[in-house]
Amino acid sequence: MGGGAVSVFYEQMPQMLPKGTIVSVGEGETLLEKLLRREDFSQERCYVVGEAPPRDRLIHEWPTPIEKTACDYDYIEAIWPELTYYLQDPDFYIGVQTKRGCPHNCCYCVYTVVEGKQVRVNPADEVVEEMRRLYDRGVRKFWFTDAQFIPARRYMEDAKELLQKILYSGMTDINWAAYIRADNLTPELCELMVKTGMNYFEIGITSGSQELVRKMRMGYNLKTVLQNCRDLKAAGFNDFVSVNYSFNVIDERDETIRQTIAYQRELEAIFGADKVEPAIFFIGLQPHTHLEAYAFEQKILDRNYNPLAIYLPWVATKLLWNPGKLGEFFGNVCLEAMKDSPEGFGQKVMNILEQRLGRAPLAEALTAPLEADVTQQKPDEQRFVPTANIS
Ligand code: B12
Ligand code: SF4
Repeated sequence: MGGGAVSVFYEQMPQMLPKGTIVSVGEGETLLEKLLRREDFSQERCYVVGEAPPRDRLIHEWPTPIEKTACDYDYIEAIWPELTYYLQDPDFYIGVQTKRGCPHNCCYCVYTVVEGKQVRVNPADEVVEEMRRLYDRGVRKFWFTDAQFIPARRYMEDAKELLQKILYSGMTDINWAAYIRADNLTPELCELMVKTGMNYFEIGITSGSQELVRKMRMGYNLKTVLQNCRDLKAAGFNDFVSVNYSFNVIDERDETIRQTIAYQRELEAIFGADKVEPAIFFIGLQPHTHLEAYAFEQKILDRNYNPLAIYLPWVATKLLWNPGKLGEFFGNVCLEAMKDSPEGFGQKVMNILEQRLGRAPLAEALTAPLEADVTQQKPDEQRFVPTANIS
């Protein structure tokens, strides 16, 4: 067994699976190959239920370096005819991976552990070939499944190379979408993105408050994100953007919510109010993250907790990082929005929040106090400190 969820919860798997099951953590290509060749796989990121417990810190082991080639969909169909069922609906975005890993440190994120912090870029020709094989099967919409499409500045050239190759491939009637941090864009990249058919992207800024973005160790500047969004618009981007916000960040309070509203309104001014969909998430505490380590240190969570025991209210309320009174306030706001506008839920949440709390000046959202991130502080130190402009 393997895959994203199995990898995140690999320590809980032995109690749930029959003896002899091989549990794969992270990428599975080399393990599967060794299994098929009947070779020794004991050095792979995996363990066998009932034989020995998983190695200590198994998930932190580095993935085996491999060069990813294009998926052979003809072969896949030969052994799994149902494949075509998944390619029928023209509205579906089919996943294509262009790289693995993310070098960032966002405190709640588990991608950096499962995929690793070392970014491995798949050869652009292989990615284009994989898209071509899907294209020939009628697929016109692609989702780049990367943790981040452009994880850092040094991968901008790779993104450019890939997009140029897509352009030269002649697949001119396609659309693609991805998670984009939007802090590593240039006007040239923006133009390439639009020309190659990007018609949707998600920015996971989590908060429109630079102070909280810094405290979550997300490592980017909200002002740069805004500027890059303006460049995208100028390059002709006229489609949808989903902006992920989580209002249960540690240290969230009225003034940071007001700042997030100011940020959202600025994005709407850039792209058009009907084009920016605020996606309201709530940060869930995931195993192997900085946030989990923080919860252990602060004795909020017991080190032996079971992350899958979400049916136990005393576990669930800790995992859904629920900031007391603020949680209650948000519960009510979300219920009202859901009742009123189930279709435009995110937008409605923003409107109610603005009605109740108001909106900060944009400049305030873009400033942040010069202090350590919140997961380095004791709970009694988590309070508002004077701001300093970080630009
Ligand atoms: C891209 C992505 C999406 C895209 C999918 C787009 C598309 N059309 O494909 C979108 C944005 C739609 C999406 C949505 C959601 N996603 Co998502 N997504 C991902 C992401 C980033 C990559 C998945 C992927 O395709 N990778 C590329 C393939 C090649 O890699 P892979 O699947 O990991 O497979 C490799 C290994 O895992 C292994 N492997 C896989 N299977 C097997 C099987 C065996 C036998 C073996 C040996 C090995 C093995 O080998 C493969 C090759 O190395 C992962 C996080 C991540 N970085 O892994 C989250 C992730 C899968 N998503 C997650 C979640 C929660 C969701 C949502 C529920 C979010 C939400 N609240 O709406 C929705 C659900 C959507 C749905 N209907 O199922 C979670 C799942 C957590 C869990 N506990 O199950 C993940 C793990 C992220 C996380 N930790 O939070 N997602
Ligand atoms: S940039 Fe995205 S994928 Fe990378 S650590 Fe942060 S949240 Fe995770």
